[in-house]
Amino acid sequence: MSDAEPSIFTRIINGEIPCYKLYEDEHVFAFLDINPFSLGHTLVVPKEQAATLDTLSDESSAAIGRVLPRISRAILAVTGAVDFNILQNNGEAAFQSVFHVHFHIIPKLEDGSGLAWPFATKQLDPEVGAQLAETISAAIE
Ligand code: DGP
Repeated sequence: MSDAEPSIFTRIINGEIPCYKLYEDEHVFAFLDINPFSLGHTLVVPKEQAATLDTLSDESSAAIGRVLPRISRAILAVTGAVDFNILQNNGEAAFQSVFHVHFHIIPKLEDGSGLAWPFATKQLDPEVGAQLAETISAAIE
């Protein structure tokens, strides 16, 4: 991704586009989402410009994992929310619109705002589940 055009999030991280910044360290940047599901809706972004999570380095992944709970706690403390969702979209069909990895932290507020449920699901077929678990677990590097 290093020769890619800077993403909108890279431009935010570089200070070229304004944002409501919440947090920054060597690998991670967090700011308020411009189109929030609820007040406090935050994006946590690796400074590394990887398009989707499966292409993100171990170092950036670990850095994100380290701060997601801490930033979530601060959002809960300030908004008064107890419940929240972490949302992470990869690819257009999975509703990703900015192709620079990001984790949404979405507090569920007393007024009902937040991520809407239900998602569409189907019950897992036992035979399909057993087969998938076998093949995917064997494919984990
Ligand atoms: P996703 O659909 O998962 O790719 O979500 C992208 C999110 O990024 C979406 O909720 C809106 C947010 N967003 C897009 N452009 C900007 C921007 O320029 N500033 C901020 N703060 N958020 C943005």
